[in-house]
Amino acid sequence: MDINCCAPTCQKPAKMRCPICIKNGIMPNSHYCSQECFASFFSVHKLVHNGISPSNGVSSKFNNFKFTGPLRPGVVSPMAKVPDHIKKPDYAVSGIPVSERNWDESVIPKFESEDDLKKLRAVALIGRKALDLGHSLVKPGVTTDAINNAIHDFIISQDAYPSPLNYRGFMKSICSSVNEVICHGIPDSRPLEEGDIVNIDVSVFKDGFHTDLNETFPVGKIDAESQRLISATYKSLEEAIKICKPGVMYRRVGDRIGEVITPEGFSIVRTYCGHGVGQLFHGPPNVSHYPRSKDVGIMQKGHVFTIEPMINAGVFSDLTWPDEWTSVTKDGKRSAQFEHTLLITDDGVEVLTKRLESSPPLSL
Ligand code: EYL
Ligand code: CO
Ligand code: CO
Repeated sequence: MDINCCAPTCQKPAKMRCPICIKNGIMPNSHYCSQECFASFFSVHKLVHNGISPSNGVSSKFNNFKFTGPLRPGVVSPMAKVPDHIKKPDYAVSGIPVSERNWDESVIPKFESEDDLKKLRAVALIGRKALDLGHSLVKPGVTTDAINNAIHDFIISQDAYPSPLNYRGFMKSICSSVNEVICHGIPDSRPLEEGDIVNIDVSVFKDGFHTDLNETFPVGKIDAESQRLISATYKSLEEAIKICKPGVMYRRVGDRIGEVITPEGFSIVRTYCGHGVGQLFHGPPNVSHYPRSKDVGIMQKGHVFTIEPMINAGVFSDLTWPDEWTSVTKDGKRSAQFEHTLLITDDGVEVLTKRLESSPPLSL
């Protein structure tokens, strides 16, 4: 069985393969009939060497990748620019969160001054409005790239910075996680389809403080199991928030989530956790969402952290796509998530990212 030249207008028998593809172990079909044919199509073909497949614009890292479920990646558009006048976190240029790396993991920051609380509430309100904007755009045919761009522009209009942008090299302003994606999905050209579920995760940095929240939305009419998954996930976050107050151990959060989720027959993701948020995008405490965790620490007035349970319809285990970000379920079944930024008060908890009168209603 002869292999033919892969140049688009040539079908002659192949006699060579692109040496760069061979070296990098990519594009197994990059055969050419001749050095001349290879040279004449090299300007297009070389895109694959930068990680882009010329046929569909998707990263060539996905060649030969065995997907766990039906979802496939789309094309990721170029990284957005942020105007000079907007104050940026330390990683915005380098991609490296230096202040996070240098933070003592055993120290949970406390925010108690009225000035700090005012800034925390202000950035949380921007985050909430940005998520509600994203929510309002969710419908069949809309791409996650379009939702990303609308939220990016809104955050910039508030003189704030979209925290995910260039965080550890992440190239978009939100995370968008469809169907079997657990978290850290990259917005792309794939149009949302009727029956999908999509999580939109918004994080914002302004005046020295980050906030972090997310919700999972149905796209049009969804099946009953997906609806039950979303409702149980929402309920697990609401119930976990209810136990938060000074003196409560952080490990109780996962115990409470387990009490809601286990009877439903769903599973709880263990790889990703809630986290402290404030001057840092991610810091202590670590807040596991599963029961009997080894989390240390006790809630105290002034602690600011997220709870963000990721709940799977099937197995709890996760796997990361070759894009090195997109976390999916190992069995390809669906996953839902909700997240709030919380402040421990004198006698309870303030949900900094709480829904507004103007928030589009959730269908639970
Ligand atoms: C960084 C760590 C693998 C988180 C969130 C941690 C990513 C992949 C290991 C968003 C983006 C948490 O808290 C988050 N969303 O609510 N990156 C994140 N990382 C990371
Ligand atoms: Co988040
Ligand atoms: Co978070």
